[in-house]
Amino acid sequence: MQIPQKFLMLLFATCCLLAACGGKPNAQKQLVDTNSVPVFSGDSAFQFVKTQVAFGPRVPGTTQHAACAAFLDTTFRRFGAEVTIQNGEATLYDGRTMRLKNIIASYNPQASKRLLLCAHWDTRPYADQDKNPANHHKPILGANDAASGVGVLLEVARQLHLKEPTIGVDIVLFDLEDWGTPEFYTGPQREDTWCLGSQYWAQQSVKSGYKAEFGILLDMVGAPNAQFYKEQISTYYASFAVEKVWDAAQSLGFGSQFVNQSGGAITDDHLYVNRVANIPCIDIIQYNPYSATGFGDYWHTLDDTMKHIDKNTLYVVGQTLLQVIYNP
Ligand code: AHN
Ligand code: ZN
Repeated sequence: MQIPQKFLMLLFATCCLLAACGGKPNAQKQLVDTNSVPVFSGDSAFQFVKTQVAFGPRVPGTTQHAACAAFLDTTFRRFGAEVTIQNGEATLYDGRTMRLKNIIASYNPQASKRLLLCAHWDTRPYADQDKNPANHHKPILGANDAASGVGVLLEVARQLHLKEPTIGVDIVLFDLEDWGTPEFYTGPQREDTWCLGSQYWAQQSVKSGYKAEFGILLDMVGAPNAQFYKEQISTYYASFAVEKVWDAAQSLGFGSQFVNQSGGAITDDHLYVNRVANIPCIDIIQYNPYSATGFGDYWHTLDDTMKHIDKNTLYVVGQTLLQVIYNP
């Protein structure tokens, strides 16, 4: 009596298990197509932008900046990255010394073929383009400049965790990009006052011998109806990468956003990645050479808020990156 009853219970349990699996223990596996490019979520990227903006301005040296750094660090770790915090210091336009924190998230650290993805995560302490001069010394919220780029890269990290790429990917968030000489400053002028975090990173990369096939910088990639022209410093140092990325966008039907025309030359983090680190690096940046201001009229004003962030633009940029990552 004892043995047959136990046997029946075991048989029943086995049947339940098989029923729960739809009869096939490996049914789940068949849903994963190993050849396809993952689908980027504009909604998820939007949330990552919103979370950063909710900290308030992320000006180096402030508690909001430190809180955001902790969020970025833990989020990358949650998404399975190997995270390195690069602490350094740099001299500001007025001679003051400021601490900086570059945040590096690596995937597939052993792979020799590597792609560098970057954006700056700090925000400008001065709304010096604001039409109200009373706001010129106030910090900006930096939803588009540049929480948008960081938001796209956090969603890319989430996707890299879900599906390991064949190549290595290094996501680098530069600090202290946006503390360049303000409009109101009348003292002695220094050179290279923008992009202090990337300048530091590039110098360290030379020392460590870091190499990547090429890099892609994101800056102001979240506005509604944004268009991205082929930025000229990118074309000068890394035309092959410009063509690769714009072709990828074209193949996805994003030709109206990734415009097949030359744009302006913008001093941005990629300049130092190219010039100092010697890694070909392009900049995907919303800058219209045919408009009066070039950047959006909320640029470096108190108006750089979530109302200028559009899920579809984040999607278009993010899906283009995934197309490049998963078609090496
Ligand atoms: C210049 O305005 C020369 N460069 C823009 C770099 C920048 C500032 N990107 C975002 N904020
Ligand atoms: Zn800026």
